[in-house]
Amino acid sequence: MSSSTSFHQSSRQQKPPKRSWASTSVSDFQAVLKSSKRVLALCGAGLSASSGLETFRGAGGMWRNYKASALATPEAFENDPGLVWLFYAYRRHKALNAKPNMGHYALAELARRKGEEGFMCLSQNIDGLSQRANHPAAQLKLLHSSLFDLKCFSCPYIEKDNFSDPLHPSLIIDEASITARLSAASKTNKKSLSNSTSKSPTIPIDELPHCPACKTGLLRPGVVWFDESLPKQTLTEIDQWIGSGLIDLCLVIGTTAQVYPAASYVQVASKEGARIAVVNMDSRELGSAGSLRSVDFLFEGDAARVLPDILGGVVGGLEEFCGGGGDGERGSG
Ligand code: BJW
Ligand code: ZN
Repeated sequence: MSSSTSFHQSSRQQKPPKRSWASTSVSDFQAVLKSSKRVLALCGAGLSASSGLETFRGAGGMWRNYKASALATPEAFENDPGLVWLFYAYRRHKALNAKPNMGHYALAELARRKGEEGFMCLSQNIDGLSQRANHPAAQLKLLHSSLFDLKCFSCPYIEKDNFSDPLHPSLIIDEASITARLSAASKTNKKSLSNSTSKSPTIPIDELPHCPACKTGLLRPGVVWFDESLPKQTLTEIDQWIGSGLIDLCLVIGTTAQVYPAASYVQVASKEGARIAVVNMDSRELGSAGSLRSVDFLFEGDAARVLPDILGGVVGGLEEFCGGGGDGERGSG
């Protein structure tokens, strides 16, 4: 894999800090949160970073030589389904062995305190951690679906909530053997993920999981890849919530807010007059939340630490929510 396919750290390092007019006052934010009747949140991979899951554009380790955005497409799957499956099998394994953090718990509690009309969380995350923090399901819309949904690449078959790990004998997550397979495949292929069919697939097609309905199609991760439409029912439910009243406050948490249509909800809220509150480790690339005004808020830091702090005034102490409940048997990592 050539260096041109590596991740974006270098461009990030070169970016100068951006001046923001936004407030950093926790007490002012808490007053706004308390008085807000309707709050919308857009969450991204940074929310789960403290749980040990790599962000989409920050993946490292054995995936450091692959652009995640080049693997998250139907063309990449057509070209080398084994490579794409390894990427997702690895992430399923990591997610199943991760635990929700205080950020997930704080948002789940905010949802309970504000109620269905008062709070809606749009998550781009596919890792299942908000669900495992007992976030009320009606107030959590999964824009990009879930790592644990499976679909057939050829027929309409869909399976929800498949938590098997490994999903299939060919997808056992053993870092050494994956690294060896990735390196062998990249040497023989001179890969162009989106163009021609791979000459030497990372895993032979007949060894990959096949659809139990049509028998011939390959199963694929049920997530939403680039150029695919988001789940229609989810979009309708979001539109209904947005249409049912003005939004007072929009939280933008751990996301570069550059993937659409997810990022557009920040613009919708802002146009309606909502204040924007960003929680992010890095305030230089905030996509659709990039033009913060003096009425907005910016909290730079780890979402797992910042969210309990800034939501504390409304959700109270969180000890009871992260101590015993909700993590089930999948949170052992
Ligand atoms: C921390 C932290 C800590 C780190 N604490 N913070 C309009 C304009 C321009 C383009 C388009 C447009 N409309 C559509 C498009 C095209 C495209 C698009 O948006 N492209 C952009 C790249 C420009 N959109 C689509 O293709 C969408 N489909 C579509 O529109 O279809 C139309 C259609 C209609 C009808 C028929 C057919 C088609 C689909 C988009 C699906 C995106 N899916 C992915 C992959 C999912 C599976 C997977 O995860 O592998 O979703 S892409 C990827 O990006 C993933 C993420 O959910 C998403 C967002 O990433 P996120 O969460 O922001 O992560 P990062 O890594 O970018 O950022 C992490 C952040 O956390 C950083 O800011 C860090 O600083 C921060 N951070 N540690 C707090 N501890
Ligand atoms: Zn099928």
